[in-house]
Order: sequence, then structure tokens, then C-alpha cells
Amino acid sequence: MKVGLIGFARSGKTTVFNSITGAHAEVGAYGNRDANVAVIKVPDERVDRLSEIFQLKKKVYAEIEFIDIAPAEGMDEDRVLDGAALTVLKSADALTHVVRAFKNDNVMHPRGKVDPVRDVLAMEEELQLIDLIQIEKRIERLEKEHRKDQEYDLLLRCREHLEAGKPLRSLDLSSREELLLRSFSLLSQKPVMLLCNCGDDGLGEEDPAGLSETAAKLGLDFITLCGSLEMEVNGLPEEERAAFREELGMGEGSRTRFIQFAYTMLGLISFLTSGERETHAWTIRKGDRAVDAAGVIHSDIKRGFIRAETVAYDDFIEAGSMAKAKEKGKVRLEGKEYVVQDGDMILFRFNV
Ligand SMILES: Nc1nc2c(ncn2[C@@H]2O[C@H](COP(=O)(O)OP(=O)(O)OP(=O)(O)O)[C@@H](O)[C@H]2O)c(=O)[nH]1
Ligand SMILES: [Mg+2]
Repeated sequence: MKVGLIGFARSGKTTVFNSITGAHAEVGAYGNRDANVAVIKVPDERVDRLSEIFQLKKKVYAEIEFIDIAPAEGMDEDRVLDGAALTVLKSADALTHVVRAFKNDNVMHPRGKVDPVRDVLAMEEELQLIDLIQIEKRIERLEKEHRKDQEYDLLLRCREHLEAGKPLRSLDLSSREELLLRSFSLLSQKPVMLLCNCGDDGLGEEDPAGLSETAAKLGLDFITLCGSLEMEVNGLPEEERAAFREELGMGEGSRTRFIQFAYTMLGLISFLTSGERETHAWTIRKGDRAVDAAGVIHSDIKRGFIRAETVAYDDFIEAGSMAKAKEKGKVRLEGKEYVVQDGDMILFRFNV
């Protein structure tokens, strides 16, 4: 699971990146040319409990990788996504648009005034424009080769949709078309969430930047946090953080909130495996089949899939052991098409 942070220059991407991942990337490093990358572990008490029960030392939590793109080089600052950023972002599963809502006279907004609604709309347009350019090129190429096939038809539909000012994520696609389109890694097809980076004065307010109407219209969800304060809190010793948060009315930590938000919004769930050495939580999408889940672990397991021995975490805990769970008929033998549920404990049988 890879999440790319996008946003206008100096919207606080790196600040938010640090606050969520606990990294110490340089903030306000406008000359920096590299993207920042960090991985966070998704806390999961089921993993802790299972590793205790099975007495396994190693615990592997689900992970989210964050990419904080570097500022665009030598471009009008108003255009944020240059070639280097695009290459990085194409590999992301989802995008988080960091929207500047904080006021700070020392930090110039590339468009002058701070205006979160304008930025949200502008970024949507930017993503669509980038996709349109890519699709136009591909259409041209197919026409040159006289290939008026399924791909060609699909791309024409995409072009029409984009020209109407709509992102590809809202285009109705069959699952086959969806897969085909995904191979182009188009940005407006990726799920986008908004992260409103507010100043200290917006703390505790639900929607300090007045984004709800625009977000609803665009079908986007948003989360609000104060990047610079969150980063400050993360710099404190662990035992002082809770008191500080409480005093300032900051609610739960940015990391926890972001993970919960991302999981729900992206429709993610976890399934669990306990092998000989480790308990492992894996991230998949709601609706993924057992064979997809197998592929997350290893392509061999997917290829040689025989069946998935599955027990729901709660059933397992209630039974007290695997043997008891089996006795009670709670361990099921599921086939490739089984739709995996959050908290399923799975043992894959496979043959390669
Ligand atoms: N007051 C205030 N300042 C902030 C906040 N978040 C970021 N800043 C300041 O805004 C400036 C830019 O922050 P960065 O995190 O570097 O922004 P960025 O989007 O990564 O910037 P580029 O990578 O250069 O596009 C820094 O001086 C930050 O200290 C905030 O919540 N409140
Ligand atoms: Mg930055």
C-alpha cells in the first residue's frame, strides 16, 4: 500500500509527512530534489494477541508506504507535478492532497492568497489534465497503427470523460476495463483523499477551511490536522505527548487518525497469517478474493492455489485454540473465489 502526498508548493507536505511517519525530513527545504519515503506499521492488537498465543517472536504489521514528492524543479511554482514527481506518483495506490489552510506570513502561497477550496479544485484539474495529455498521446499512437480495438474505445471514453472535467475514478468501468486502465497508472483514477493542513487556530474544529461542500461535490473525504503542531508533538518524549495533546485539544495522533481514515476510505482490510516463525497482517481491499490475498503474500501461492483454510479471528479467540475451532466447525476450507473478510486468519494450501 503506497500513498503519495501531493499539494501545492509549501502546503506543508513534508511537515505532514514527518508528523505521520515520525520521520525527520527537512521542512522548508525548497532546494531538495529527492522525494522522501517512509514506511509506517499499522498498529493491530490482533497481531499482538496471536503472536502471544502461538508464541511466535516475530510480528509483522501491515504497512503503508508514504511518498512525499520533492518540489517541482525550475517550473512555475504554480504547477506542482513535474516529471520526477509523476514518475514517483504513478506507483502510488492512492493520493493524499495536502491542502494548505494555515496562515503564516513568512510562508508564501504560490498563488498568493490562502484559499483551500480553490486549491482542491485546481489540483483535481491538474490531475485530469495530466491524464488527458497521456491519453491523447496513446490515442494518436493507436490511430497511427490502425488499432481500433477495445483499448482504443476505452481511451476514447476516458478522453470524453476528462474533457467534461471529471476524474477517471468516477467513470463507470467493467472490472476488465478497470484492470486495463489501471495498467496506465493514470492519476485521476487513483483514490484521492484530502488532508486539510490547518493552523493552530483551527484546532478542534470539524471543518476550519470550509471544505465540506466542495469535497462532497467532488466525492472526496477529508481529514483535518495541524501539521506543524503534530510534528512538534512527535518531537516530545513519548510519555509527555498525551498530556500535551489533551491540553491543546488535539484529539488522537495524526498517525492513528490517518491510518483509520485511509483504511475506511480506501476500503482496506487486513487478513492474518501465523506461520512457523511469525504472525503477519496483510493489507488487501474489501472484496478481494482468496486468490488475490494469496498473491499479496507470494505469486507462487497465487499460482499454485489449492484452498484457503480460514477461521475468523473472533471465532478463533472464542474457541481458544485451532484444534477447538476445528472441532466447533469454525475452520472453513475456502476456494479461490471466496471473498476475504477483515480479520480472517488464513492458511493457504498451494502446490507449485
Ligand atoms: N504555521 C504553520 N506553518 C506550517 C504548517 N505546516 C507547514 N508550515 C510551514 O510551511 C513551510 C512549508 O512547509 P513544508 O512542509 O516544507 O511544505 P511542502 O509542501 O513540503 O513544501 P515544498 O516541498 O517546498 O513544496 C514551512 O516553513 C513550514 O514550517 C502549519 O500547520 N502551520
Ligand atoms: Mg516538501
